[in-house]
Amino acid sequence: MARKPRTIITCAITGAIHTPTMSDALPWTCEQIAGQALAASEAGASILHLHARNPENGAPSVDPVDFAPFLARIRQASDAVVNISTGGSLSLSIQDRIRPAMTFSPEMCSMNMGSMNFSFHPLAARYSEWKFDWEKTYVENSEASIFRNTFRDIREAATSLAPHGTKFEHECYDISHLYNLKFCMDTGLFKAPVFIQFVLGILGGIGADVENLVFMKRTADKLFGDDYRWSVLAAGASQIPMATTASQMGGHVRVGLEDSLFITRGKLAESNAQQVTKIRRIVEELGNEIASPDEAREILGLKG
Ligand code: KMH
Ligand code: ZN
Repeated sequence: MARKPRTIITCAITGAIHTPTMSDALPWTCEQIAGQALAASEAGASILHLHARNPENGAPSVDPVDFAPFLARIRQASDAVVNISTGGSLSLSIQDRIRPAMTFSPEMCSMNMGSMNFSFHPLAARYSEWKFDWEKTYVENSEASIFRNTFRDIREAATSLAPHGTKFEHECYDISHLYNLKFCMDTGLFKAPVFIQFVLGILGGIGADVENLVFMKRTADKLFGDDYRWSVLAAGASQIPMATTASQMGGHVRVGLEDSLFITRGKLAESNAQQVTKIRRIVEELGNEIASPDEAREILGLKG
């Protein structure tokens, strides 16, 4: 009997954009990050995309000291693929952002493929309830929303991490980032096959709808042919609908509280594992199987 198609579920556990005041479910202490990551892995996530937070106040942290305890617990209790962010947070230099990946040499890490304005959508459900002052944060103080990923930054991250054999999750937030990736491949910075995360619905990037996803996929097909694997993450309440569509188009999926605090429109998720459980059920009911960590390693060609 033919095997069902395999879908890799990545879970992005906490990120750097949401704040613990927005949802009690957002993990920020080492114990919470480890506990939620392990529960997400149990629920079916084969890749864990990880940021750290300052255990005193929940602020984003790129200090390896804040990663070490939860990485040790995760690696000891799960065989999930560890993927460490190099996005850090918006104000940091690329040297600071890559420090955790340089320290822990994970199987995977993120690689952001272009500079942009970066914000979660302030008109999305519940932002008014959170009293998020968009004008003050991102308009009056516009520099605070610039996510800087120049070609020099990308080269610095890529060449520093190359000796580690870490596979990149190329985060592409718009069509132009696919062209940036193609340019970098043509110059020899990245080798095929690449793993692309189509990121939809960040304010400053492409919107989260099916036409845009098809446009991203068609453009990637044109640029990379068979030389790429892909996944989708959509910010906010579009997360599960767009992941569902991606899985039916042959892509992999990313969920997690980094990208969306919701389980359905307007309703907060209780945990990362709840989002993983939901997308797993949908993926399986629609005819695919989820990939185990070792299957994910094989599909993506990880160092293991
Ligand atoms: N927060 C996501 C939209 C990174 O960690 O490098 C993008 C992200 C960036 O995951
Ligand atoms: Zn991230």
